[in-house]
Amino acid sequence: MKVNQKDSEKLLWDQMRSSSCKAIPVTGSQNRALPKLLLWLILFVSATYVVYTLKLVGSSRACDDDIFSKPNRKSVLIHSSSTSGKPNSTIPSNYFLQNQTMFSSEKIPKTHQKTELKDIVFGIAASAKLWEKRKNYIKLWWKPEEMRGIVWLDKPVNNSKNEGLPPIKISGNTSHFAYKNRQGHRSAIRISRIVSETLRLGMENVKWFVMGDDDTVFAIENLVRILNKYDHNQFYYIGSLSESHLQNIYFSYSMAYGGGGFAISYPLAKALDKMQDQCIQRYPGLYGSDDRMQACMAELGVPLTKELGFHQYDVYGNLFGLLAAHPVTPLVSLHHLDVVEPIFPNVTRLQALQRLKLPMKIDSAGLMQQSICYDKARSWTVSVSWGFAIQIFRGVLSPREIEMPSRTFLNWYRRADYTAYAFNTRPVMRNPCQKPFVYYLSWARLDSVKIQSVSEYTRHQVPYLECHWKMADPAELDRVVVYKKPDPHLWDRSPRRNCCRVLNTKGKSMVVDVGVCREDEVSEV
Ligand SMILES: *[C@@H]1O[C@H](CO)[C@@H](O)[C@H](O)[C@H]1NC(C)=O
Ligand SMILES: *[C@@H]1O[C@H](CO)[C@@H](O)[C@H](O)[C@H]1NC(C)=O
Ligand SMILES: *[C@@H]1O[C@H](CO)[C@@H](O)[C@H](O)[C@H]1NC(C)=O
Ligand SMILES: *[C@@H]1O[C@H](CO)[C@@H](O)[C@H](O)[C@H]1NC(C)=O
Ligand SMILES: CC(=O)N[C@H]1CO[C@H](CO)[C@@H](O)[C@@H]1O
Repeated sequence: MKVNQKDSEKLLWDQMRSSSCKAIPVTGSQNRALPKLLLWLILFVSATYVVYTLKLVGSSRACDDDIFSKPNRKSVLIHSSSTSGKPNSTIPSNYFLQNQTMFSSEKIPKTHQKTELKDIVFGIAASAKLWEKRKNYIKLWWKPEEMRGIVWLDKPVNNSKNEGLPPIKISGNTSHFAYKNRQGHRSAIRISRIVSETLRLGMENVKWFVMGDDDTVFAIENLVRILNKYDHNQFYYIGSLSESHLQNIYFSYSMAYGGGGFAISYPLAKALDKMQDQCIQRYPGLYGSDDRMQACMAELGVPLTKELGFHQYDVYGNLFGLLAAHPVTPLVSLHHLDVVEPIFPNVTRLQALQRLKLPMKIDSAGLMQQSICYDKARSWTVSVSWGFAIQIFRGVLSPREIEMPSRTFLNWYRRADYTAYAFNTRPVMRNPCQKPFVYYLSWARLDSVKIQSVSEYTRHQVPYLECHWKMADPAELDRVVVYKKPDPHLWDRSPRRNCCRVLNTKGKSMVVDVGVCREDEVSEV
C-alpha cells in the first residue's frame, strides 16, 4: 500500500470499537433474562439427550462399518455402485481407484528450468516527490549489471547522474479510470498497472515479475531461492500478508501486500494484462494498488501463495522482536523502513541496512535465522538471529517461547495490543532479571581456509536494573562470537532451525557454534 492508511484503519477500528460498546447494555440486562435462560438450557439438554439416545440405538452398526471400511475402499466402492440403482454403469468399478493412482503419479513435479536472477524483472513503484530520499533504499540491493527492472514514477525527475539505479519510466495516464475511495489516493491505479506496463515493454526470457515499493529492500539471493520452489510456467501469485490482523480483515487475508513485495509468474502476468484494465474499472471503490491486484487475481481464480519471508512490516517502533525471531523461511524483503526505528541502534536507517549486507554476502540463506541453545553451567538461554543479533536471558526459556516475537514494536494503530497481530507474540519481559542482554552484529568475515563464517556481536550498552537472582550475570559478557559454516542449500531441505551450541564462556566473551542439528540433537538443557 502506497498511501497513508491510518485514517481508514482508524475508521475501521472505531467502527469495531463502537460495535463492541453497543454490546455492553446487552450483557447488563442479563440479570432479568437469567430464569428464562435456565429454562431454555434445561430444554436444550433434554432435547440433546433424546436425540443422542435415538441416534445411538439407530446407528451403532453404521459406526462399526465406518471404522473398518477404510482399508477396504474398493469393496465399498463396488458395493455402493451396485446399490445405487445403476447396476450397468458404464464406469468400471475400479475406475476411480485406478485413476487416483494415475493422478498421484502425475503429481510428482516436473523439473522446471531453474530461475536465476537474470530471469526476474522488477517493477518498482515510486513517486517523484520522495525519489531523492527513497532511491537510497534501492541502491542497497540493486545490481545494475545483473538485474533487470524499471522504476515507475508519476512525474519526471532529475536523474542526470549515473547512480547505478534501474531505468526510470513514467507510468501511463490513468485519469480515465474511476477512483472512488475517499481515504485513498488514485495513484493506486497507476501502481496496480505496473505489472502490465512492465510486461508490455516486451523483455525477453522473463520468468517472473517481482513488484516492490521504493522503500522495499530485497534479499535477492533469497528471493531467487523462493521463486525456485515454483514452476514459472504455471500461474503463481506469491507474497505475504500484513502483520496487522485488522489490516488483513479490512483488505484481505488473500492479498499480497505490495510493500513487502510480490511475485507474478510470466504466464499469469500475460493473463492479467489481457484483463487488468477492465478489471480495475470494476473496483473503483477499493483503496490501494494491491487490493486492486487481488481483486483481479480473484477474477482469474488464482489464490495467493503465501511465503512468510516477504515482510510488509505494518508496525511502528522497533523491529527487533520480529527480526530476532524470524520464521523458519528465508528472509526475502523488508519494508516500511522509514517508519520503523533503524534496525541497529545508534546509526542511521541506511547505515543499519548497510551493515546487513555483509552477512548477506557471506551466507544469505542463513541471514536472520534463529537458533536456540543454553549455557548449561550458567543456566542462560541463548537465542541467535544469525547476522543480526544475539539475546542472552537469565534462566531457561523454552524454544516455543523464544521462537515467538517479543512485542518491541507497536501495531499499525500504535497500540501494544497482542490481539491485533496475525501471529503469536509474547510480551516484552518486565521483570528486571528477565530482560534479555542484546548483542548486535559488529563485524563478520568468511574464513576461507576452514570454510566457516565468523561473526562478532557486541553488547548493546543500555542501563540494566538490579537483579537479585543468585546466578551468573550476563552483564559480564561484552561480546559473542559465532562460528557457522555457510549453507547455501539450507532451503533445498525441509525447513528446520539450525542448532546452536555454547562452546565456551570465558572472561568477557562467549563462543557459539551454529549449524545443522546433529542426530538426536534438540534444543534442551
Ligand atoms: C450392460 O452394458 C453392456 C455394454 O456396456 C450391454 O452389452 C448390456 O446389454 C447391458 N446390460 C443391461 C442389463 O443393460
Ligand atoms: C531539476 O533540475 C533543474 C535545474 O537544475 C531545477 O530547476 C528543477 O527544479 C529540478 N527539478 C526537480 C524535480 O528537482
Ligand atoms: C491525462 O489525460 C487527460 C485526458 O484524458 C488529460 O486531460 C491529462 O492532461 C493527461 N495527463 C497527462 C499527465 O498527460
Ligand atoms: C553513538 O554513536 C556516537 C558516534 O557515532 C558515539 O559517540 C556514541 O557513544 C554512541 N552511543 C552509544 C550508546 O553507543
Ligand atoms: C483406467 C481408466 O479408467 N482410466 C481413465 C482415467 O481418466 C482418463 C481421463 O482423465 C481416461 O481417459 C482414462 O481412460
